[in-house]
Amino acid sequence: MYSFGYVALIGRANAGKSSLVNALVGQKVAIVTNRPQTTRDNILGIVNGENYQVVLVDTPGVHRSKNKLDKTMMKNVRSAISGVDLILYLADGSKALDEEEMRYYQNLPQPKVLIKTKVDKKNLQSFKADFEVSVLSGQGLDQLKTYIIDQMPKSKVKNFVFDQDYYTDKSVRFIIGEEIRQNALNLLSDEIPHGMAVVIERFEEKPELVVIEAMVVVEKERHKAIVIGKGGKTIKQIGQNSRSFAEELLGKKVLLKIFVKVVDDWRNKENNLKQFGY
Ligand SMILES: Nc1nc2c(ncn2[C@@H]2O[C@H](COP(=O)(O)OP(=O)(O)OP(=O)(O)O)[C@@H](O)[C@H]2O)c(=O)[nH]1
Ligand SMILES: [Mg+2]
Repeated sequence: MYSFGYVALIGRANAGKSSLVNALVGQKVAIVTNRPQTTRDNILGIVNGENYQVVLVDTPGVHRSKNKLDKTMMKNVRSAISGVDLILYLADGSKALDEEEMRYYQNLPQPKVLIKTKVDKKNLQSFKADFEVSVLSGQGLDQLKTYIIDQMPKSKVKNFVFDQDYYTDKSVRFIIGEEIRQNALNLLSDEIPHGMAVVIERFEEKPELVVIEAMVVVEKERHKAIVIGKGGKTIKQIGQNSRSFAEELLGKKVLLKIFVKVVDDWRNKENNLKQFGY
């Protein structure tokens, strides 16, 4: 028998959804930062085995919408919830599970399981969950994976949707854009992150190298100065970190140029959202 199905990972921002997707897939599919609302799109992570294929749907953290980008992100969450074969609801084990969150969980459709994440942490809360996991120590990951595969619909014929060589639905172009966003988020102060987007403007594969031009979009002139840094120090660091990742991913030398552009209030403008891929 073959198992194939879709699994959505839902939870508040920073709960550890993208980290768990990467751990289960065994590849870096989605970027991870310590800032809330890192993930904006639904990103598929594909777990392949001889007789199973599980498609994990990573989603943006559940939060209240303040602008059009937030609304798009929450629409992504709702679309992930509908039509999957299993929902994993992730709750940070070091944070209390409050009533509002419990209610949200209870209102999710079945089948679903509650997963306590980051159980390697010292300040663990005592709430009960169906699974306890840590991507840092690896605790609970094998058990969870076995459970997920077991829950997937069964078929006598191999009905996998994706080629088994694939581990995500996203292009290398998208993944490299996200890597740049991650490296920028990690280097920048708290005020900028939510207003930043990365657009790959040029991606040209030559025999010996790949030429990539990326545009970092921010909302304010003063943010632009911060992204660039003193004497271009910050943007240079973002570029270096991202280039080595891209070279490894592509197996080729990469020439990476990053520009910074100010687009006022882009998170509320339909045409900008579209242009930046949201
Ligand atoms: N100690 C510890 N930290 C973890 C673990 N899993 C994730 N983290 C950290 O938690 C933070 C958030 O992780 P993400 O995977 O980006 O969380 P997310 O739910 O995808 O967040 P959003 O995309 O913003 O909704 C990062 O700093 C991770 O390194 C874990 O098992 N143990
Ligand atoms: Mg995420």
